Amino acid sequence: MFEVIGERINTSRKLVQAAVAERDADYIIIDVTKQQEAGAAFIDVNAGARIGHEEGDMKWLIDTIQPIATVPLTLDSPDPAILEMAFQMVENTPMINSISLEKERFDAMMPFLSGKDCKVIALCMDDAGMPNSADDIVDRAKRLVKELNTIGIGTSDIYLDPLVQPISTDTAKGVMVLDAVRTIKSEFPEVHITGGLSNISYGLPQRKIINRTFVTLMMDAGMDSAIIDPLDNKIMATIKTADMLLGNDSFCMNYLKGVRAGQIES
Ligand code: THG
Repeated sequence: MFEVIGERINTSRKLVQAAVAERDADYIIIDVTKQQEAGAAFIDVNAGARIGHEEGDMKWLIDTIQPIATVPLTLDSPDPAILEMAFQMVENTPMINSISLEKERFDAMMPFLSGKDCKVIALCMDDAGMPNSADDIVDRAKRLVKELNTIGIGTSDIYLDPLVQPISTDTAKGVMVLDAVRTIKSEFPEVHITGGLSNISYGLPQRKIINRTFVTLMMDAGMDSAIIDPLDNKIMATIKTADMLLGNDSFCMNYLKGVRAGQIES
């Protein structure tokens, strides 16, 4: 079944940033509860937006969320030291977001992840920057799986993020990622494919229809997770419907549950 990583606890969102700055625990607890009720399989926690406050904000967020969390946390930071601190605070096996092949980040993350029991989001990014072709993405994916396997992270605990890029700057960017995901999944059937989707629509109007259509195509290619807003009923309805159509919803139970809950309508 498709796994939604709830993206809302991110200080780049204005209301979350204000709640974090004011240490408004109720706001955070209500938001996380809603994401869980909407079907989030993980709650992403990103405290990166208030410069100079990431460590304190991350600690406070974990202290606030952990007592009411019914699903694992996705610890989201580019800073290995923040991830290490957060990892030590959580009681349940978290997901780490993220590692990449950028040398500085990679060298700091590998000893930290070595032998750990956790899931890992691995970005198909290296020091050459964003991937420029499907082969680029596949090549980076292979290197990431190999390196992570070597330090004891099993393939089914790896969530590859192929890094979606704007279709407005190059109309081949959609097919590039779709082709890469198909190749990666044929090579590593057990690996997960995740990521943010909204980059695909950057620079175009009516972005959400683009994001929803793209997630459908990505799911056919093999994407089985995404970092999205679980309170967006339209994308959730699209995902549940596509998951059913792809044969991942036995007896159509989830689809029917979504309809009864008022989350899915024609
Ligand atoms: N891959 C991985 N991790 C990620 C991303 C990714 N983590 C962060 C990000 N991308 C996904 N998370 C969010 C969280 C919130 C928003 C978007 C992505 C969001 N953005 C509003 C907007 O763009 O309009 C901000 C508006 C506001 O201020 O509320 O809500 O790709 N591995």
